[in-house]
Order: sequence, then C-alpha cells, then structure tokens
Amino acid sequence: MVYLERYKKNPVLKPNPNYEWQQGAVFNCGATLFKEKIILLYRAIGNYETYISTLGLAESDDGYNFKARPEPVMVPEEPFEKYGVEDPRITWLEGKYYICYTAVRTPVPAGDVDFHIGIASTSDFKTFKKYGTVINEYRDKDGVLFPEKINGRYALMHRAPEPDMWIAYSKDLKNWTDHKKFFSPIKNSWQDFKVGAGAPPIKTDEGWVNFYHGVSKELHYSLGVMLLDLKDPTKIISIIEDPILKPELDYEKEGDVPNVCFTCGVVEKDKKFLVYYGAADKCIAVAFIDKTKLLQAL
Ligand code: BMA
Repeated sequence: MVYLERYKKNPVLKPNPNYEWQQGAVFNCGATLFKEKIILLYRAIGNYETYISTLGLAESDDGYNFKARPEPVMVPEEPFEKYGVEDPRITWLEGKYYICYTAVRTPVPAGDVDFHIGIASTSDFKTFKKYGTVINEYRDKDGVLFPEKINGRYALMHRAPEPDMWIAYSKDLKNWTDHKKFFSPIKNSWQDFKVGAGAPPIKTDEGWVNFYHGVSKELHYSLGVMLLDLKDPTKIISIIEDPILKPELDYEKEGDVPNVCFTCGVVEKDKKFLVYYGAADKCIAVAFIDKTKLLQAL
C-alpha cells in the first residue's frame, strides 16, 4: 500500500493572531525551491465576512520549520480577482516562476461565486506580473501549468467543465485549445463526486507524476497520485487506486471546512516528495514519500 507519511509535528503553519490578514486561516499553498530554501505561497483569510483571500509567503531551510513574512505578497488588485486570490500553484517555466491561482470575480459569501484561472509570474516573490484570466467561458479552477512545453506548446491541467480533469494546450499562455478530458470521478469510491489538479506535474524518466485531489459524495477531500505519459499527458500510464492521504487527524477533520486534505504544491528533496497540503481549510501540513518507492508502486 502506498500512503504518505505525515510529519509528526504538523501543522507546519497556523493562523497568526498577530496579523489581521492571516488571523483566521492559512491553507492551500504552492511550494517550490527558491534560493536554496523551500518556500510556500499560501492562501490566507483574515476577515470571515468577506472571505477574501490574499497570498502570504513562508520560507524554510529544511522544509519543516517555516518563517512567514509579516505582509501578504500578492493581493487582489484587478477587477477579475476583486474577491480573492486563492490556491496558488507554482511552476518553474522558462526561467520564471509562473503562478496559476483561482481569481475570484464575484463575492464569495453570495454562494454562486464566479471564478477563473489567473496567471501571474515572478522572479523574486516580491513583485508579481499578472496576465489576467484564461478559459473565461467556464467557471474554472485547479489550474496547473506543466514545467515545460509539450510538443512545442504550453500545457495546462484544469477543471472545467466540472467534475472532471482536463488538459489544454497553448502557444502564448493566453489562448487555450484542444481541451481533452482525461480523468473523471470513479463511481462508489473516495473520488466519486469530483476530481481536480493538485500540484504541478513533476517530470521523471517514467512519466509525469501527478498528485491530485478527489472529493467524495460526503465532501471529504483526499489526495491521489497517477503517472502520465511524457509526450501525451492525457494518457494515464498508471494510477494508485486508493487515496495516498485522507483526512484522519484532528487538524484535517476539524477546521473551517471539515475533512479536507488539499495540495497545491509538492517539492522533491533528498529523494523524497514533500507534499504540502491545506488541512480543513485552516492550517498547512506536510506529508512525504520516498520517490523510488512511489515510482515502483506506479
Ligand atoms: C475547493 C477549493 C479549495 C478548498 C476546498 C475545500 O473547491 O477551492 O480552496 O480547500 O474546496 O473547501
């Protein structure tokens, strides 16, 4: 059986009552190596009346002990993201860090909220260039960019229309075409309600390792993993049938949204995959697995 091992001192990041913008919740984070540190770009909630998310940054030498900056690094500025910047996924692509995030266009507490995939880039995690939103004909989220072009085009995994996972291609990162559905919820399973991207796919000799999330009818969010073909990532080479992490511990079961393990970023370090995940939409935790062991299982 393949199952992630949780870091014993989880959570690695919790809401901080000293800062209004992140006093309520810190969760779903992109993760990457930057200047020999592991950094997390995370979603933060300060005010529950608006539930508008901003993004904070935390850094660590070892991947377990994090220090967060006192100010958010990315905040809603444009009309297309007026009600929040959420769930960032970081991809190192052609010499820049690209960030795919959920750009929320209409108020969140209203319920029937409108959102699209925003794309931004940065070189220093201090200033961010925003390119606007893509695939605007659908409400779309869970967008992740592949870290290199595939057959001469950029590739994006996304989730519109729901509840399936799709891959689309682009020459300019703006216009996305050739959308192909490649994975759908599986009846009577832990992922029978919807499925969506997690971390940006990681390239290995065997294929793209794709950590993703699956949601059950009871709205429990768990993590899964599959291996995708390098040249045609809509081809699933293999998939682990059971979840590799499901909400079991208190910090995963109790929070602003109960029973959630939701990853937006995985870092490879010391031959391990470190999977960072938002727990119960409240705090950030990490769990890991040996790379060779996972590839053998796949
Ligand atoms: C999903 C995402 C996440 C969130 C999860 C559980 O739809 O948008 O931001 O963690 O729901 O509430």
